[in-house]
Amino acid sequence: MVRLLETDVRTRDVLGWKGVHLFHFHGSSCSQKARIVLNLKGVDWQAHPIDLPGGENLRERYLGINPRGLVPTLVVDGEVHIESNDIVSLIDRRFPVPRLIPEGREAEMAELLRHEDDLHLDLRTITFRYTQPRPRAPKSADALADYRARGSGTVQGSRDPNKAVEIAFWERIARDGITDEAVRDSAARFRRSFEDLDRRLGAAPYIMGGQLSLADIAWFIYVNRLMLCGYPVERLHPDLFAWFRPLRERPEFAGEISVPPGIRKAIDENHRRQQAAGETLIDVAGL
Ligand SMILES: N[C@@H](CCC(=O)N[C@@H](CS)C(=O)NCC(=O)O)C(=O)O
Repeated sequence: MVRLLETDVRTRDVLGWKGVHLFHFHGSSCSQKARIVLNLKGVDWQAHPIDLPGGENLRERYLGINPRGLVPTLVVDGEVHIESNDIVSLIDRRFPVPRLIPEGREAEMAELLRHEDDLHLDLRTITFRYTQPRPRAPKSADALADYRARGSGTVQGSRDPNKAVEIAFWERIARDGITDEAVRDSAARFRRSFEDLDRRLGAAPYIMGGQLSLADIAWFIYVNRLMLCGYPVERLHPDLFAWFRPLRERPEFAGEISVPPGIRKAIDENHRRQQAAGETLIDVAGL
């Protein structure tokens, strides 16, 4: 569990906040996951939107709350929690109805969520090429310098290596773009995971069996994003698609994954250009 120490948090006012507060961005997959869990449990929470495309997450105030500069961050009665899978697990314990971690299967859940988190940079790789077009260097050198310099740089009192991994990601794509090879590698990792989920969902209605759990919510978000990017889920993984379709209609899910019309238009235009050039996700990854 990643609950920050008071020394990790430089934006001190949040330490005095009461109630449940979520720092998030509408289109962020990890934020969508947290919001769906809050919705399913009917938690009364206060939203603090963070403008990721505008770089708000790399500025002083937010880095003082989350030293990794990532969304979401949850503040509950002055405790600051980062990492979406830890956040949703914490919400499940604090608000146990409906229960989303099946009793006695905590270790199995942790493993499913860890695997999902391991694919996060793969999700970003595919997203940045196959949703709306972005600048070649989505974070300027100045923004990255601020990112490096600001915030405590510590998580639970120790120097945090994650920020360097993030900076290396942004520097690499500024230098090389999102290459075909990177797309192929990331798509192959998703394909293997989706094949495994497809097998599970051929045998049971939900990923961990008979009941909806955090694993469904976490993987739902990834399937949704990959479909937005043009991954042929229905053709390659029919049981995964049959599980996804009714979840997508549920109001607790639907509102959180909505795509604003301007972004939808930009994604559609990008896909049309990629189709004309033979460079869709299906073409490049050989799906
Ligand atoms: N492992 C982290 C990943 C969080 C993450 O990478 N969030 C993305 C949005 S989904 C973000 O904040 N990106 C920063 C950016 O795009 O500048 C978690 O699960 O919370």
